[in-house]
Amino acid sequence: MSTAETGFYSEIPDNPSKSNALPANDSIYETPCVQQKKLEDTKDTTVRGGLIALAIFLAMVIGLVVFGLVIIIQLQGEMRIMKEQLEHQENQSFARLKSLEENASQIIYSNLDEQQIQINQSVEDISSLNIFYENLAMRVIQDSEEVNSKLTEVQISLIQSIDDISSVNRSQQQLMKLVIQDSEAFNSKFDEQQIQLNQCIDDVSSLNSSHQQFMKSVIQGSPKNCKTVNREYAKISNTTGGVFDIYPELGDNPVEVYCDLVTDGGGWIVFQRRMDGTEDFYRGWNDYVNGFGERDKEMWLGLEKIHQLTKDESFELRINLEDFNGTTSYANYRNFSIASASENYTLLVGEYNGTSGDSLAPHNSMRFSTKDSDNERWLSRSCAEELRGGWWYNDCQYSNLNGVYYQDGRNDTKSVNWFGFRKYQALKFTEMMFRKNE
Ligand SMILES: [Ca+2]
Repeated sequence: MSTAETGFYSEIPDNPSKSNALPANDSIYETPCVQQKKLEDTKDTTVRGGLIALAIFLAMVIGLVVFGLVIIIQLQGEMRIMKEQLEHQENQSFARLKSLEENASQIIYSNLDEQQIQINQSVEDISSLNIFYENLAMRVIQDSEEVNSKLTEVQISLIQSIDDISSVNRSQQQLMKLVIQDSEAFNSKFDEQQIQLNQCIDDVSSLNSSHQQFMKSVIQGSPKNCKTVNREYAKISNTTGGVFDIYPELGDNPVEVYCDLVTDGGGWIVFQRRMDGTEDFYRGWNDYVNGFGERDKEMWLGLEKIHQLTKDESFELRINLEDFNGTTSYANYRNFSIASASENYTLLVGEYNGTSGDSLAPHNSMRFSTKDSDNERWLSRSCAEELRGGWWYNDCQYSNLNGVYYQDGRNDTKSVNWFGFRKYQALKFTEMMFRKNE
């Protein structure tokens, strides 16, 4: 920086040879007498101003220094106070730390003592445990010898058992071989026995059924016919008789029949009845062979049953008749029977007696005919078809008790009629029955 740029030396002539301010001032004071008075005055004024400025500057510097000293003193005071406070606090903190240290030491020492006691206790426990385990180990060693010896024994017996099992296995295998060999024969025998057993069961069942029938027949007095039935055992009972099981031959299946127990001393097996027209009698051969209707109502017992019941002994036949006026009559024949199927159930009757007239004699020795089985003597026509019935037709009829049932007594050859009683007039009631000859 050059002096020209400073405030205090701006009007002093620049002397390049002298860079110092003090030599410049020296050159000013060396020339006061020869220079113009005006210039001197100016110089004096300038010097005075400079001095004043310098004085002000110095005063300011001194003031600043004093101010600074005051501040420094104040700061020193404050710092001393702070130092004292800090020292005081430090002392207090130190005291507290010491107290804490003492407390901590006490606590630590007390804890350490407790832990020491516990450790001592643990050490004692461990010692006692050690002793226990040593004892235990000794015992284990002693026991293990016993166990070993027992194990050896068990092993020996186990080996023995394995040998036994092997032996049993071999025996079992041999047995299995034998069983397999025998099983086929056994199965075949078993099947045979099963068949025999089933047969036995069937036999027993059949025997049981027979036994039940026999017992029933024994209980009921095994009636062979309607002469020996007991009214107590009637399945259905009414004023003239009832429906019974009879046993024509002991051990045979029973035959269900209606027995007339009243007419002329009773004992009659009824095999035909007309009474109200509820049953259809215009039927084929098989129906007449096997029978139809209910035993105590309109019915036909069946040619085969009549044949079976009359084939061995001597029977009498009775025919009861009633017209729509309520007049009754009867016909009675000795030596009644029906031939076998091979003879088309030919009718055989003997001597007649009665009140209705003999209208069966023309039919004696005639074969039975139905609409589908023409066994009569009318070669060009069928009597059964013409007269709407089934009967022992000749070249047709003197009686037609299986003809058409009319609800009045009209005159009609197709009707239920008996020529000796009402010629061809329709009858209201008819019954045909037989019993053993006296
Ligand atoms: Ca014919």
